[in-house]
Amino acid sequence: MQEKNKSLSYYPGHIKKARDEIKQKIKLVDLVYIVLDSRIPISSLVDDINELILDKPRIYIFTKYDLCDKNKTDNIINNNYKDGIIYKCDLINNFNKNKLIDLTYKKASSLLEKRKNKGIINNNLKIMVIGIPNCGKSTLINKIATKNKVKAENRAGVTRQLSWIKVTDSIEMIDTPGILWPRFENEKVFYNIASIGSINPDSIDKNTLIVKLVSYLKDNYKNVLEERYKIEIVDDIDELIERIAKSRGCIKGDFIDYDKVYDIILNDIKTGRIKNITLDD
Ligand SMILES: Nc1nc2c(ncn2[C@@H]2O[C@H](COP(=O)(O)OP(=O)(O)O)[C@@H](O)[C@H]2O)c(=O)[nH]1
Ligand SMILES: [Mg+2]
Repeated sequence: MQEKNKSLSYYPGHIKKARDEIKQKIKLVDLVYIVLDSRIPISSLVDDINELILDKPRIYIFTKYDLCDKNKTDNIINNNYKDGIIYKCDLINNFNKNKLIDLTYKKASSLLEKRKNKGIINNNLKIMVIGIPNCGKSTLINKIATKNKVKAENRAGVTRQLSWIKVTDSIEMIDTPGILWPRFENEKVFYNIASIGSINPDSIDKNTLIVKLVSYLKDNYKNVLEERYKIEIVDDIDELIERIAKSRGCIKGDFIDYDKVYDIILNDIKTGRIKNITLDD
C-alpha cells in the first residue's frame, strides 16, 4: 500500500524549479506552444496549464503522431481540443515547418495588429515551448531552427536552463524542461505518462505500471503485442508477461528476470518499436 502511494507522486526538485521559472518568464512571451504526445493526447496536457501560461495565445502541437493509433487520437483531439489551433506532426520523418510557422503567425495576428497600431513595426515573436518530459520540445525547436540548436535526448530531465534562443530571424524561443505536477489525482494519467517514458520508471512501482500497461495493450492492441513479441496472447496477465519474458530471453535459471523484461517493454514503447497505440480513451 505504501509503495502504491509513493508511486503516484513524482515531483523532483528540478521540476518545481522549472515551473517557478516558467511563471516568471511567461509575462515576456507572445505565444505558447503546448506540446503533447499523440499517444496520450489528454494525459500529456499539463494539469494546471492555464495557471502557468495565463491567457497567452496557444497552439497545441501533437508530436509522435507516427507512433499513435491515428483514428483514436483524432477522435480524442476532435472532442477535447475544439477551441484551440492544433497541429499534429511526426517530427522525425515528416515535419512541415512552414505550415506551423504560418499557423503561428495566424494565431499571433491580433497581437501583431495591436503592436502596429502602437507604431511598433516588427514581426518578432517570442514563443515558449511547454510540455511534459520527453514529449519532443527540444526536437521541435531544432526542426524550426535555422540558427541555434538545443539539446534533445530520449531521457527525462535533459533541458535544464530557461533562456531565449534565436531560432530564426524573427522568432525567439524558450525551451523549458519537461514539467509535471505535484499530485496526480487520476491514476490512469500517472501511469500513462510513465508508460511512454516521461517519468523515470526506477522511481515508481514498476510492477504495477507494467501490469496496467500490458493489460491495456492486451485489451486494445492485441495484434501489436502479438507482432512485437511473436507470442500467442492469453488473458492471464502474469502468464502473458511470462511469455514476453521467455520470448525475449529474460529467464535466469528457473526464474523470470522481471527487471529485464519490464525494461524491454518500456523501452520498446519509448523508442517507438511498439507503435500504433494510444493509451488515452
Ligand atoms: N517517432 C518520433 N519520435 C520523436 C518525435 N518527436 C520527438 N521524438 C523523440 O522523442 C525523444 C525526446 O525528444 P526531446 O525533443 O528531447 O523531448 P523533450 O524532453 O520534450 O525536449 C527523442 O528521442 C526524439 O527523437 C516524433 O514526432 N516522432
Ligand atoms: Mg528537452
